[in-house]
Amino acid sequence: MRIKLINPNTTQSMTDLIGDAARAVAAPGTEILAVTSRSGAASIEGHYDEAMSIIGLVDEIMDGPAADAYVVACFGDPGLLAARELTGAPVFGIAEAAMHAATFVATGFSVVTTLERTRIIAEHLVRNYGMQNHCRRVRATDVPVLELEKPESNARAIILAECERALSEDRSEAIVLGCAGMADLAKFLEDRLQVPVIDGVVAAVKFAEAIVGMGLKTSKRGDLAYPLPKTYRGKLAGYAPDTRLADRLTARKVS
Ligand code: 5HY
Repeated sequence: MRIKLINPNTTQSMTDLIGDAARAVAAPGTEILAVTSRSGAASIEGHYDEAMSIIGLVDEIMDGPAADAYVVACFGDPGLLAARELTGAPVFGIAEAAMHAATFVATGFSVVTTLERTRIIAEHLVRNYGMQNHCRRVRATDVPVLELEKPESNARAIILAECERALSEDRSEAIVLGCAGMADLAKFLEDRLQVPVIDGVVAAVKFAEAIVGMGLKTSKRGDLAYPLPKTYRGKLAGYAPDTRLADRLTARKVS
């Protein structure tokens, strides 16, 4: 099977890190296609960045090589439901996948994310996904997304310290990493914390293999049916769903 990992920000080095983490756990026969959005923000750290990232995500679902499953590799799960409307192939958000994975191995978990201002986005997702009974707290480290990969940012030590505080103060038994850019930190943190540390990229890839393996497809009944044909104006006129959109999207096959 082919899993298309879409990094909705436009930073190639982050896509490389995400792709490496996915390939490290992919089953034999799983092809990982990691792509960087062609439009949008260098990093997604707020509601506006998220909104502006969705066109790039839509482009990667509708154009280019088709896949058996798609992963939205940004912890805000931006445009996840819109992406599910555009394809029958299952689409996974790394936040949703990580939270579900955490509930299989711990009664309570804490999310450790980047900026204080994005903490609210993760809290909204906890509620949207019905994770209030499991997520004890969402914590911010105030490490900007693009600083994560810079050794001089001391990101590792800062994130480790916040995880330790989560375990001692939140009564949590597992940690969910709140950014795709933290994918390479999971093993380092798990060795030091001695609790499950869940990276959403890995969780989404393994759930994709499982769901595709079960032969399941996104339901096209109700809210995730293909978009209804209508007129779009202005900058987005070219994204207007026409009467043939559903046929075109249904016809997209993995080749
Ligand atoms: C992410 N931003 O996973 C989110 C993390 C965040 O560009 N990739 C980003 O801070 O919300």
